Amino acid sequence: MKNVELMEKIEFYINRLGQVGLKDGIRWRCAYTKEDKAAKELFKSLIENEGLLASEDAVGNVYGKLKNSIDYTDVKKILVGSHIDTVRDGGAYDGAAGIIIGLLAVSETIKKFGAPKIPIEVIALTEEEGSRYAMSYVGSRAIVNGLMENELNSVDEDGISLKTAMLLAGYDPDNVMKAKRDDIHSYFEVHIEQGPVLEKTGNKIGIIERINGIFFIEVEIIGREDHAGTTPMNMRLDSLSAASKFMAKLPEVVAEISNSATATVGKIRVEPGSSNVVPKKTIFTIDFRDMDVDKLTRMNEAIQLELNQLKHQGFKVNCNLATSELPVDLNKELINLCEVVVKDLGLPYMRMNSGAGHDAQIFAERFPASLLFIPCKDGRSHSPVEFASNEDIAIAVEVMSGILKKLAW
Ligand code: HGY
Ligand code: MN
Ligand code: MN
Repeated sequence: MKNVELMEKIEFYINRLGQVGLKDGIRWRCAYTKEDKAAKELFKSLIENEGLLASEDAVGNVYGKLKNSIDYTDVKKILVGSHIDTVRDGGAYDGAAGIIIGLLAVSETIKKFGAPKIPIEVIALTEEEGSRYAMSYVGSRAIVNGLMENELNSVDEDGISLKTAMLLAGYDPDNVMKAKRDDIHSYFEVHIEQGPVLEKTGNKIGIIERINGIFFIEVEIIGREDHAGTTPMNMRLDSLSAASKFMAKLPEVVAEISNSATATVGKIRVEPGSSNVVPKKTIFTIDFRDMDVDKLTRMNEAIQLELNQLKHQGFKVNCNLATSELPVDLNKELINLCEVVVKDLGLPYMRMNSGAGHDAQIFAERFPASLLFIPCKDGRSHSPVEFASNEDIAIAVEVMSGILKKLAW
């Protein structure tokens, strides 16, 4: 395919998908919503446009499979893709760039060299971000391990369970285990770096060796609702005041254990939420990450200890460790394979680690998994300003095509 044609396709596909889920300038595509459905229907049409067969599994992961007649029944499949959902007010490249790169790399390589010896499937995974449910990687975990009953019962901010949301979106929660697979040869993902390193160093490809561990706690601090005007300051059980003192201390709690860890309170809700009522309940999330599992464990203990001090002041404290993804080393053979291809193409590249979590770390639990980064402007992500150039995306298509060619033809 002439480069011009590829660039035009990249431009069109990124922009079309980027339009889906935009409301008053805010982009949010989360699982089992009409925005999610629209994105999946669009991506299926792009799959068909690239000459592949579009389908969905029992939890809403979208696949692009080979049309040809070769019987691949007993052959393990190569999966290449990323996720189709976004965070709230997210960008047009996180996840989206990876599914488009995967689709174009597969279709372009098949057009050039015919059917592969090892079947390849493009995949757009559902609900990687966990922006609706306090559970990330829903789609990839459904494939790798299956979804558990307690996970299906988790509820969103409106009290709608994952199970109900699936039903309302046309999926049967009783079928979720049908999404689980054993026939996977390997998983490849290209993703924007979501950090500044590649851009700053002038590298075009990041070959990921290790992915950060992520622990995610949901916290509920329960005090007592009171009248804001008549309750003396020293006679309150103000849950928001207690929460904010804890939050102010969180960086210090974490830094005592690891100087490379991150800790973020990204979501907070106050009940009853009236300006003249002392806040009874404060609910918030803590996302903390590190490359070292012992440090993650110690941070978890230190955070819970800090929160439990509030009980001595009369507060009730509930903590739920909703996610505990351990740091993961990616497959060394695939890292070396990617490195050979990138070197053959004469591209500036570097090996690096990922501070962000990715579906590749879920696949890596059971299958050889590989993750490549491309630069993104100013390293910004999880923001509408997120940007990756068509040129860098085209380079990733060429690299992924080279990797698939070496592996499967
Ligand atoms: O949070 C993350 O690291 C990823 O964007 N889900
Ligand atoms: Mn993300
Ligand atoms: Mn992502």
